[in-house]
Amino acid sequence: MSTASVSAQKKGLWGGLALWKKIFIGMLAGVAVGAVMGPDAEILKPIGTLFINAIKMLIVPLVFCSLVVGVTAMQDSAKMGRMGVKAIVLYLMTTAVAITIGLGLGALLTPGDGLNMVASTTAAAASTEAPSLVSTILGLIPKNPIEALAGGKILQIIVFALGLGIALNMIGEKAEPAVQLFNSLAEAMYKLTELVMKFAPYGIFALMAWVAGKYGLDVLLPLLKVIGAVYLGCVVQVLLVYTGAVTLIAGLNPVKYLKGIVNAQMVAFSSTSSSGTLPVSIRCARENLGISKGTASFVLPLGATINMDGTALYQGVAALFVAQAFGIDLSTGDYLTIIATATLASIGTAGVPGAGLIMLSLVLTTVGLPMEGLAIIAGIDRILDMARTSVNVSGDLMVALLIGKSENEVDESIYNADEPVTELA
Ligand code: DAS
Repeated sequence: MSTASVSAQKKGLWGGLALWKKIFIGMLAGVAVGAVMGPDAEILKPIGTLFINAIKMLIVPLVFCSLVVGVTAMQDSAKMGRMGVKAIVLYLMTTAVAITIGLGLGALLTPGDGLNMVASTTAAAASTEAPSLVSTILGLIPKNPIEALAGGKILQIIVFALGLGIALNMIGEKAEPAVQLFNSLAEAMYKLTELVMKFAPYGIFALMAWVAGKYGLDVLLPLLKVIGAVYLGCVVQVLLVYTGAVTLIAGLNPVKYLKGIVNAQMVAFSSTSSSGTLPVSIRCARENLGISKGTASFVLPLGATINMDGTALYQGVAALFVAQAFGIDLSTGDYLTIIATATLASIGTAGVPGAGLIMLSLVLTTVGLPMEGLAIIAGIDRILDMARTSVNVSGDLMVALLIGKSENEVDESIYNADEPVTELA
């Protein structure tokens, strides 16, 4: 008997199953129970609310700590500082493009149309008139960071975390205790995320039962449209945006880039963890893309922490799905808020399974969309996470290649040779 099935026997079949399979089973079981119980399935909703509240509990500490860690991970040498600035600029540009693609596909395919859901908890009123640009920018600076943290004002928290990280870098050795503290806290938050996600199958079971009982099974069709929109957006981001950047900015053969990142994409797709894929990403960067060890080992860990284009694209599709499902019209200011929040929040998304779902609750809250929408998306989160993590990793490698090229840290002979890309073992 294989060791895996022995461990499954020891833990019982359920204990041996991967988390995503448990979530998927929870989702299907919830739909079945909801179809049988009908509106009476409402009795299960508190279990789902517990799961959603646990997710919301993670947002502030996870975003704050992982951002400070991401910024302080940058060395303070001039070259590293220059590379860090280039990386941040490229990350923000590709992430903003990704979320715009997500919003565009969400608006084009309208996955949530026709659901006619009614939020049981009145969503915070979406801003009726677009805030002025000046007030939006002034609103980013927290007058009181503690109040911003306590109040969950994420955009202000992100700005404060970026500022604190930069300040810590500037004070050198004196920052060491604080940097260690934030590294420990960030690791603890990644672990707490993992623990909360263990409860996901039960929370999603309850939420899907309530949703299916309240709205009937026709809630499932739009979910297939969400999956289609996210996967289409991911393909566009890689085949258009990334290969375009490699060709037009780096002036390198995009086919070699695409072939060189396949192994990292496969690991990302199956593991749904950018951090977990990092060793493979670094090997692909060095052996297939010709990027120097120094550049790869600086840019890729930074990217795995703060660059999540696939996640940002998913936020765009998911936010519009929820708005459409609940019949909420979004103003131009709401769209801009979604772009800003998802772009900045993707910086704070940890490279671990399911982190994007946690950030979605942040995006929904920021624009006043009902959290019940999270429940519907949560059931298919793993399927979406596979695609978005693959894009996250592909984007990290593309940025590493562009920076390496700009610093003359790429062995360009790879791109001129005709032999096939070395297949990693
Ligand atoms: N799974 C996350 C990652 O590892 C992305 C996400 O959840 O959105 O990049």
